[in-house]
Amino acid sequence: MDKKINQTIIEVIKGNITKSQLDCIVNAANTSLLGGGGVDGAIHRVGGKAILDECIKIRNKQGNCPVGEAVITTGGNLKAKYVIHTVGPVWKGGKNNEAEKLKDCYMNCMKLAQNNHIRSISIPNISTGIYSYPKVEAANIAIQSVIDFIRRNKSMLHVQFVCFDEENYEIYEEKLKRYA
Ligand code: AR6
Repeated sequence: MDKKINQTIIEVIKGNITKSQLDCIVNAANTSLLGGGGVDGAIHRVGGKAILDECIKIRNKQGNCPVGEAVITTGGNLKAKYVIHTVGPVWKGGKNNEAEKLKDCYMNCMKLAQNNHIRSISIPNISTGIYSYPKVEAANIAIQSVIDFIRRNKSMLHVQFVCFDEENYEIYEEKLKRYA
């Protein structure tokens, strides 16, 4: 399903983000930026060595990527021209700034996309896999943050939330419907 807010189409799909045809995809990375499991592993596998080489360069320059922040590389062998790598918080019960950090991820990805003139972006359900963030709470933050951003910034034309599992897909669909 999708919804138009101002100029921007917000869409929820079920699928594999490495197949996205949009300008940019977001990666749920870790602070090392050197790859891992889950969506990170899939993106590096399909995107190839160019992405890892750029991540290593970024790391050599600025060290680990802190939780909540984001960096950009090209898309290597992916259809997407860019990958924005962000580091979500590990869920530790909710009293360790997890919500703020997760919001920072979405905001910093959107800002970095805007600064790079990106018009369309696919975003996974950051932190809801290996990092165990509760899915309903994470979806609230994801959708609210992105909508707040696009209400203030008009350059993004298409935001696609790519849900890999059925549970996240149903949660996102339900939440987006409420923004009628
Ligand atoms: N396309 C879209 N979504 C996916 C895909 C895919 N190909 N594969 C998994 N997901 P996770 P995290 C979903 O674990 O929780 C890595 O090792 C998945 O179902 O990938 O932020 C990193 O290096 C879930 O909803 O990321 C870090 O160490 C969502 O993507 C750590 O995992 C996020 O799950 C980050 O953990």
